[in-house]
Amino acid sequence: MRIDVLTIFPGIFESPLRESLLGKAIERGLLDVRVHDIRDHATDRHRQVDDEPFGGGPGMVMKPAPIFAAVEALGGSPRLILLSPAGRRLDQALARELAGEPHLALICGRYEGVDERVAEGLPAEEVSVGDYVLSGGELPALVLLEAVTRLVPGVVGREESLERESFEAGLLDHPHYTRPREFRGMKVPDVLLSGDHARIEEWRRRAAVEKTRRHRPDLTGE
Ligand code: 9WO
Repeated sequence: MRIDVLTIFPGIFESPLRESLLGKAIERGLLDVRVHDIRDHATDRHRQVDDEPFGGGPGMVMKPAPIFAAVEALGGSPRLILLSPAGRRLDQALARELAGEPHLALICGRYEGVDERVAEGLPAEEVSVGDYVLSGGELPALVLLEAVTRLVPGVVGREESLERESFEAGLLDHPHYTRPREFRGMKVPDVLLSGDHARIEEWRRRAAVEKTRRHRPDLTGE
């Protein structure tokens, strides 16, 4: 899978793409992630990527031309995504859908906003990672990258992907415990020490349902 990232802050992506699961998947050739500086596609001598808003008001707006030029320089026909709080909310279903695409391009805005013609004219579909405003689309792009790429076959080991199936089924994960058996007076449930795998599975299923009802009733349709 290929993912191009368009940003004026390519440095933000360096360590997250180098470390951990993402870094390994790139190293192993499962993912081809390329980060591009939108500023390289500015044509004026100050390499300006922002300008004053028509209609007035505070702050600056990202110009459409450098973003269009950066997209057009990519080649291929990527699914274009603009990270924006106005977009469709990223959830596990959308992550799964995007993981099935051969080529994505993620556009990260900065300043007060991005010229509307980027969404309208490229066109780029807007995707949100939650109802809050940030200073740019870079961290949302990394969230999307991680949610999507761990669903690409081979990126996550079989063990871990199976473990997360409860979320795919619309449930939260069951509680987890490790050593010691007792920590500051809090005990690990006996069933987990029993070695009875059928009972353990049943306990985990119930605990996941119970935890979901308590913390996220919206996920159970209640
Ligand atoms: C900000 C905004 C606010 C209300 C309605 C629509 C909006 N679009 C944007 C926008 O595209 N902003 C750009 C990127 C420029 C300012 C900083 N940016 C940004 C993206 N802030 N927050 C996000 C974001 C993206 C995805 N999910 C959550 C927040």
